[in-house]
Amino acid sequence: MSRKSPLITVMAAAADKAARSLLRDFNEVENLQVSRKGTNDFVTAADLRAEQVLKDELSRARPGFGFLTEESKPVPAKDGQNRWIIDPLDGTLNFIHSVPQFCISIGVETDGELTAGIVFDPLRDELFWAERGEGAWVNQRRLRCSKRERLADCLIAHGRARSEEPGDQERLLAQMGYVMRHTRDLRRMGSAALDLCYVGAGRYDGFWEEGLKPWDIAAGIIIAQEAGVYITDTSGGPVSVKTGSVLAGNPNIHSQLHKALAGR
Ligand code: 2AM
Ligand code: CA
Repeated sequence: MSRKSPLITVMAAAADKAARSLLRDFNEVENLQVSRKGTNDFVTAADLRAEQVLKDELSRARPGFGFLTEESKPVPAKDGQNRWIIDPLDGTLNFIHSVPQFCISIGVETDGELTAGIVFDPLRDELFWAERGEGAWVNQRRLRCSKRERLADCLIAHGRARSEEPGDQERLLAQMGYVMRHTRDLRRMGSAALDLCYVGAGRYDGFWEEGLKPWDIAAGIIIAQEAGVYITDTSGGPVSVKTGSVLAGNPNIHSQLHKALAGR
């Protein structure tokens, strides 16, 4: 059933309101692009504005929930159970450069387990949403991951969350080189939250990235999992928002991708 629960409805409404603020600011960034002044400070302010809207809306709707957000200090749960894990702007570098690929990500953790998530792409008006055991959706359409079986047929996404040690860089380049040679192609679009949703939607067949933060991936993980995607960390162990390491793939290719990356 594609009927949204009260919880998902609350999350979608908050994201919608924050998105209006982000879209106004995105238009402004497009104008600033032609000026020589940096846009970083402006985008930081946009990020903070969106986060404040989300916190106001969500705390009004669910006063007992705690918060873990990108831009401010964690707030413990008054109900001792639930917290929001929020990225008000995932794809910040794209936003700064006025590349139209970014989103708002809101996950819910209950007793330490991911239980719900939404990822909203305001430019395409795509709302990805999922609750544990209830399936994943984009707007009113059910999400299902792809069924491709051969790595050679797959489109694989990748991101690099932060600059790494020189040795890590070499490994990363070797992994990217392998994927570029042995799959249909590699994509690096710059929003881990959307990348995970796209694997859920069958647009990508797999995705890997390390060095991420809980708010980059909390919502994307549950959405992808509910769409049938198999997710581990990059060493093949259980995925967790804490390690920030993600290897996602349709169940046919996940282990092939893991083997390919682990060998580099
Ligand atoms: P951001 O846009 O909110 O910064 C791109 O590879 C992905 O990595 C994005 O989801 C991006 O989130 C995230 N990212 C970029 N820099 C990061 C950092 N220093 N730590 C964790 N995640 C980061
Ligand atoms: Ca992020």
